[in-house]
Parts: sequence; C-alpha cells; structure tokens
Amino acid sequence: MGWNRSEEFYEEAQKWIPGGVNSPVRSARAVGTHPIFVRKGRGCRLWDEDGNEYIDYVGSWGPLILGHAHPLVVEAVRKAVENGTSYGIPTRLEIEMARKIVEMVPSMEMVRMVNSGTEATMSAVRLARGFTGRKKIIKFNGCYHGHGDSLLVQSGSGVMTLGIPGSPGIPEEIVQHTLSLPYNRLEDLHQAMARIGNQVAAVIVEPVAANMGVVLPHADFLPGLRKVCDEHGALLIFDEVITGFRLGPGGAQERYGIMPDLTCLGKIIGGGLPVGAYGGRREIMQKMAPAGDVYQAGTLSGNPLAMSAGLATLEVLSRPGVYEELAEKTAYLTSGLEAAANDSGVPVTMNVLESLGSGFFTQGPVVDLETALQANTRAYGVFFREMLKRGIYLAPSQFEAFFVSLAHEKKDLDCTIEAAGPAFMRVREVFGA
Ligand code: HOZ
Repeated sequence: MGWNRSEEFYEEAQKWIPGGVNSPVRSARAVGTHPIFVRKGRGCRLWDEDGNEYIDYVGSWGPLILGHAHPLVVEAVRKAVENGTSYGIPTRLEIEMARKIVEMVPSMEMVRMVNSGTEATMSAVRLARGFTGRKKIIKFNGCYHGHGDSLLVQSGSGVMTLGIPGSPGIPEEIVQHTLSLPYNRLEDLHQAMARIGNQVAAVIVEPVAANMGVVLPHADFLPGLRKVCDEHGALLIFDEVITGFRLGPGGAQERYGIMPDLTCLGKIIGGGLPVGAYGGRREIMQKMAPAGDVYQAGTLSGNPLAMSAGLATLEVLSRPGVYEELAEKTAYLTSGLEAAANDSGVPVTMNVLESLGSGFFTQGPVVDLETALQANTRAYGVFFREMLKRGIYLAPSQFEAFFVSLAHEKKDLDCTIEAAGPAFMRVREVFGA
C-alpha cells in the first residue's frame, strides 16, 4: 500500500490550510503519520487518492450510521438539490425534522436547528444563562462540547490529543465562569454546588463521554446530576451530539432514563451534511428569539439538503431491529478485538456501548480523564499505522471513538479482527506486553 498522492496533497494542503486540515482531529500527527486524502466512500468503505481501500470506523466522526452514500440519503439529497440549495425562508422539511426529533428524543418538546454541534452547545449555554439569569457553567474534564469559548476548558477530542490545556484567544473573563470537574465523581460536584450552586446556570455533560475515548457513566452519575441540578435550580444539558440516535432512537437519555432540561444534537440528524440542533422543555425554548429575547440565528440553519439527508437517515433508524443489528455487529467486533489483544498479551481496555466504542492501550479501568490519560498513545499510534496498512481506517487518536455502521457486514468485521492480530503483535514487539 503506497500513499504518494496523499503525501503530495498533504504537502500542498499545508501551504494553504493551517496544518493542512480543516479540523485538527483530521491530522494524523498524534499517530505518527500524515492524513490520507479521501476520494470516495461507499457503504463502510473508503478509497483514498492513491486508490487504497479501507474499512472505515470513523464514519465522518459519527454521522454515517448508515454508511457512506446510503442510497436513500443520496436520493433524498438529489431530490432536494434539484429545487435549490438554500432559501433562508422556512420549509416544511424543518417542521418534519423538528417533529421527528421531538417524537424520538424523550425530553425534547421544541427544537431549534443550527449548523454544527458547536453551535448547538454554544446556543444551549446562552439559553441556559438567559433563562436562569446566572453566569456559571459546570462541565467535566475530558468532555468536549465543541470549540465555543465558554466550553473549551479541560476539553477532550483534538484539544486533548494535541495536549493543549485551553486555548489562547479565549479571554480569562469568559472561562472564569466555567468550572470543569472530574467525570463520574459526584462528590466533587456536590462540593462545588455547595459553594456556587446559586450562580450555576447549567451543568453540561456528555452522558456517555466519547471525546476522551469512550467513557461510560457510573450508575449513580447521571441520576446524581439530575438531582443536584434540581436542588440548586441549575439546568441540566445533555450534549448528545455523538450519542443522539447512536445509542438508540432516544439517545443516552432514553437508555439511562434521565431527562435533561436541554439536549444538544448534531452528526446523525444531518445524515453527513452540516447540522446541529438544541432543544428541550417548551418553557425554556420559548425564551429563544423571536418567541423570546435570547438571540441566536443562522443563514443556513434548517438547510433543506441537511434536513433531507437527516430525515432519510432517521427514517431508516426508525425501522424495527436496526439498533439490535448495530449492537450485535459491535459486540462481535469487540469480542474479536479483545481476543486478538489477549493473544498478543497487549493490555487493552475496551469501553463499548451499542455501536460506539474505544480500545484504550492500558490495563484500565478507564472511568475518567485521568485514567484515559494512562493509555499508551504511542502504542495506539503503532496499532493505527499497522491497521491502516491492512486497510482498516481508525480514528487517528487514542482519545476518539470508533463507530460501527449498518453498512459493516460480517465479512468486514472478520477482516478487521484478522488485521488486528498482527497489528497487536507489532505493538507487543515494540512495547512488550
Ligand atoms: N467531534 C469530533 C471529534 N471528537 C469531530 C469534530 C471535529 O472535527 O473536531
């Protein structure tokens, strides 16, 4: 397998685009190589500019739960584009999308469409502040809620991968209102709330963290958040940009039976087109302009192509049995990978839920940022490169998730498990057991 063309494109890209990529997580620096440049995707497969073929476990970082270029999504977008790409005037597609989301996500009574997950979380935070009249926000270390100023504190995803603690350019006056606490540790939250509870507008959390690798909530964590928010009059915001429609039709909130006040969505609801959404209790959402006085806007919000792709995706996800199929496929893959890791003697901790997972190169357990950071990132880098050579495309960072789609078939999963054997062995040769 050669990557001459990708190398050339990467060199060229760096002349015109900072770091050669339009989002830091796409850089493969953390895994000791350069990005591949993609030419096309179909089903669970990708082809790069050198003609190499890969089984893809990134799926555009989560949206492609049906796989690349699903025929129903392609058809829906094709039909929509023939009527124009954007109007900046309401369409009935937006009502259909809002109705569908409200039907599927238990806590959401109203929803506002935006263009990215970052926009969704930024807007939800503004709304929480506007609704409560308070300034402070509590988040959790290793959770990533996009790159809005208030939330880029002790963040996961690219910030964690690159080892950037915060970011220059964000004024101290803004982040002084954000407190970041350890994930899964309710005692710390209780202590903080005892001090500043009456100033806290919202507690925002990834109900299943997926931006420090995948970290599952302890049984008492989400109920504890709900309780403490109620006690102190703060809103609870679930960032379900990754988990929404991924862990089941109603996301993490349905799975764990905890109703947040506001929910942020993105990724899957756009079927691979740029999208985000936030919504929740009617009483809170009615604060948004023009119904209320909290302002947020967007030229392309509710874009007809994104709505069409998203609706086609949600239609498929409403069919009986799809989540069972996704879970079965993922369980099959996970047990195969675990067996391959065990055979090689390399310690790997698999944190997996439904079709979302991570394999940490550490003995584990991985329950928060501190334990995630125990992972041997250089070992992951070796594993990533060995898998890439064998035609398996994983996230180019230890601290991201893998995503299984409906398009992954048993033969693809078998191929992946087969590739993992020698890849783990190579990790063992380099690092020992
Ligand atoms: N949120 C994703 C990473 N965990 C991908 C978005 C990005 O490009 O940062």
